[in-house]
Amino acid sequence: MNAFHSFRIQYPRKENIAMNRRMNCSSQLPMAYLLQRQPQAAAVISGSDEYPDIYGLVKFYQLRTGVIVYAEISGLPKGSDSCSGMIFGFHIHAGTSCTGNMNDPFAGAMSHYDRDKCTHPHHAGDLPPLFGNSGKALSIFLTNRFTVNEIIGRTVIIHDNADDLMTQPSGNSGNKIACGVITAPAR
Ligand SMILES: [Cu+2]
Ligand SMILES: [Zn+2]
Repeated sequence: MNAFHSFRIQYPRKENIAMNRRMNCSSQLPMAYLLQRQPQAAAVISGSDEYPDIYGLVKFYQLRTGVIVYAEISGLPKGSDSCSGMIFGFHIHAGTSCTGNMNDPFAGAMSHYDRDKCTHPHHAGDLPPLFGNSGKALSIFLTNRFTVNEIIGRTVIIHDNADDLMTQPSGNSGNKIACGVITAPAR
């Protein structure tokens, strides 16, 4: 299956039209319609050897106001009880490959994509952390820190620790546990 077409949100036709009409009243983003279209880029996410169950897709939609990022991930580590829900650092990294070495399974992803020489969490590639829900995470957000064109060929990384949005240079988010290279679909 073409990865760009999987994980589509399908609404019943009638509901879809009503939803788009409602959303058009309050916002310029007909979200349900947008998410059914092919994104301008996407990354298929796979876990490291230590986390072989992690799998997912991150899609990038270019809008005039910024980029809508849609991430759907499964197979993440689970917390042990209701007070230990897992949170995972989530970034676009500057490197262009998910290759690794003995110390870092995704060393080729290098560090956070930082177009404007900022500090963390103001790097262009800093994204909201993913909240785990018994191994699954879903996140949809808008960012205008980059355009889709400039991140094609770079990498999406998931970490095993929460991003504290403070510690330099990467929010103390720990090890890289999953990676995907951002590619544009064939047109
Ligand atoms: Cu990272
Ligand atoms: Zn950062």
